[in-house]
Amino acid sequence: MAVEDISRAVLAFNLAGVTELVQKEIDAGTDIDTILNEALIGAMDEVGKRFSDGELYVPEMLMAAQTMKAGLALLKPHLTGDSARAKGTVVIGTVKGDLHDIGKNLVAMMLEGAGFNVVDLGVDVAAETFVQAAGDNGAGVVALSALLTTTMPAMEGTIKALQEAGLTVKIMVGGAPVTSGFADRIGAQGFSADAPGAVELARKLMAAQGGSS
Ligand code: B1M
Repeated sequence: MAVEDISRAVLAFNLAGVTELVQKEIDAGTDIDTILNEALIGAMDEVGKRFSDGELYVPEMLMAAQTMKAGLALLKPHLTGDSARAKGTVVIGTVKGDLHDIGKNLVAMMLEGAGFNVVDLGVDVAAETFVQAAGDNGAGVVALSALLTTTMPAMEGTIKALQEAGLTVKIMVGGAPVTSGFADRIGAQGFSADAPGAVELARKLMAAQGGSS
């Protein structure tokens, strides 16, 4: 089946193959969520398992990530969300010490598709940078991503810095090791386990900020 071929191509770090196969599935009208969740994200889950089992090393994880990103780029125009638009600015980034950006990019893409103005600060973002960007851009929501248990504390530090700066932004957090309990403990206003959920959450938080339309 073609979706499995895409996963296999990601696991073989076959960037040209992924590009060709994803485009073929888009052209054939295959459900975009199926391509995203079953083929691309599914493949990255398998990469993670193989890394944990010592079958893959960091360079291979990186190659798989680059291959996945090529597929994701083709899906981007189709990840447009629905038409109920809640406008406002979301500042997003992966917290200090953390270089994982695929999930964060996906969340940013879907927020853009849903009509938000998105300021993406990238990876390894210091708390002060979030504070500066939130203030400069008049953000209604700040969205923090972390993929490592060791960088989750940087989320708490960032939230403290935003509060100490007196900014009234709503803060949402996410990433594989993050839970709603953790979000509550560190004073975030919301947690989402995935990108579509992040869009819904951003809408709610923005509305609470008075930024919806
Ligand atoms: Co890293 N890595 N990695 N890695 N890596 C993980 C996270 C790991 C679970 C692998 C494993 O051991 N099984 C493990 C973390 C263990 C832990 O902390 N408990 C790990 C490790 C250990 C490391 C290094 C320490 C390895 C080393 O050097 N020894 C190192 C750390 C570097 C650093 O950040 N300082 C490292 C490095 C890397 C690469 C650079 C090689 C590469 C990242 C490349 C890149 O992102 N540009 C990489 C990769 C690819 C992975 C795995 C395999 C895949 C991550 C991914 O992209 N998933 C990952 C294993 C895994 O997660 N299965 C692993 C696909 C992506 C779509 O999902 O990011 O979860 P995800 O995003 C989801 C949700 O979480 C959510 O929505 C997204 C879409 O549904 N979400 C949000 C994410 N952010 C959100 C924000 C929100 C809301 C939802 O609101 C704000």
